Amino acid sequence: MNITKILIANRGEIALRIMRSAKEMGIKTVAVYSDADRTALHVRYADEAVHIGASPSNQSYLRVEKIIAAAKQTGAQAIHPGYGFLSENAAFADEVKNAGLIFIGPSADSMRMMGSKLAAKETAKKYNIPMVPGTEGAISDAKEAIAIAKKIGFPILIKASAGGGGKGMRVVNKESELEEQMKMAIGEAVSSFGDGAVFIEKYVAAPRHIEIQVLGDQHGNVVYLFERECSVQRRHQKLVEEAPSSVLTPELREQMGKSAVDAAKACGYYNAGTVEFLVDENLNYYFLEMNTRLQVEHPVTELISGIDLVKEQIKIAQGEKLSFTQSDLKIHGHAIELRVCAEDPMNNFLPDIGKLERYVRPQGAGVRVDDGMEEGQEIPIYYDPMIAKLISYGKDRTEAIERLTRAIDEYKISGVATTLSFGKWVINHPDFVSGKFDTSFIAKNFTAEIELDVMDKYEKIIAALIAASFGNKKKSPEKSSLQQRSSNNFSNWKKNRSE
Ligand code: MV4
Repeated sequence: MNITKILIANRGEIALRIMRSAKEMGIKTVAVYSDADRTALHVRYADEAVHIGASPSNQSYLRVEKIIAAAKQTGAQAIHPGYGFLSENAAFADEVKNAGLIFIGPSADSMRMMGSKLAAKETAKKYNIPMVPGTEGAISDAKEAIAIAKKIGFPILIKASAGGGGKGMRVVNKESELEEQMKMAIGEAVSSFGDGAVFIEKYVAAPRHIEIQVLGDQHGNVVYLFERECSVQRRHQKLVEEAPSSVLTPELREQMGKSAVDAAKACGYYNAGTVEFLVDENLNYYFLEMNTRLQVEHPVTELISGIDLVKEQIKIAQGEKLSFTQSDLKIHGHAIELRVCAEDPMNNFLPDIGKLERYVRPQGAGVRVDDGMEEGQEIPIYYDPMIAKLISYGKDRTEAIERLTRAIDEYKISGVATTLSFGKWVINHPDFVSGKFDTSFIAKNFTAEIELDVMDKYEKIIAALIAASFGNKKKSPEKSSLQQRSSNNFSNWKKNRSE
């Protein structure tokens, strides 16, 4: 079946990203939009657009029946969910199918199997994929938990099976704390996820977060498109991602790639997917979970593999076989992505609301900008504060860092604080440059005051002048005067850096 019209059940940069590939394939696009997005770029880029409700996501982008009705009304045969919103909702995938439409994603069954961490581990176990030592299933008895913890050794980690993004995780350092921590973890899992199932794993200290991109078709073919290094995170929010990782040897890459393919095969996976692993300091790797969607950071994989992942998703959804095999795939060069968010790194990364007074994208060799905003636009408060993904590509890691640094300097955003200069600090930090970093990078190296030190002399003078002329616009009474001063200086400096 050849898809000729796709509805994109998403907004912002990812809606545009999907529409671009559809357009190149000669496929018509339908946007859906909320009140806040009436004039958004993704609405104007699409061939047609359907209003689906008020600004809050639960009245628009999360409304299954409105989205399916919009597809029916416009004659779209398929729905691409993007990431976030309904993208990992198995019930949505079922509804789409029941409405006679194609869900551009995996089967609802695969989503269910990988949607719970315990079910995912159970599924992956059959293929001998390395796992962190721990309990086989859910555990609720404290005595049993203590016995297991003693066997695997403290510290241990209690995880909620239904958890995500680090929610519901508790580190337990000694036996005397286990019972209480477990009770709290179960209570938290019930209240946050409506599912009290928790399990225990050995705690891997300061791991790297490395994920493998896979692609599977509906005929049982699965390949891996190498790894993404995603260890630069803050409170489980990724900030910088790159491909390839500096620590993987060709042998380890192949092993992890094969494990990722096995995980996909274990759940009968088709579509693009990501298998997450922890990698410890001795380069042991452990399966964590599988994400059954296109990921935010997919562009770095596209740049080093030459594969358009969205086009592949569409071709897979319409039943085509993969047109390449594992041996056709090679890594070319190096790519790094910085998430440009309307957040103030100097103010605890709080979302900074406002208008993009000036918005000028960087250009030139090896620079890709995936965004969905334009100058003069108000950043909606209802959704994720990501303004853009700035991605650089170079012949090697050094060139990718140089190009990303140059592109950050070219990017002119005023009106809101962004993570741009924070990103420049990250990618030029000695630990990042050397490749010797893990998931503790931000917690270990970043305090708001440190970043002030990396501003060069000239910038410091400008910052001081601006701070003096603007006064204390953003007082936050709960902060110390030192924090407050640096926070104000920095965000005002950034707001006006291009003036
Ligand atoms: C772990 C771990 C250490 N040991 N599991 C955090 C999110 C969730 N997907 C898994 N996570 C972790 N699981 C064991 N057995 C440390 C983390 C972790 C982490 C993982 C990936 C990226 C960033 C992280 C930051 C803190 C903790």
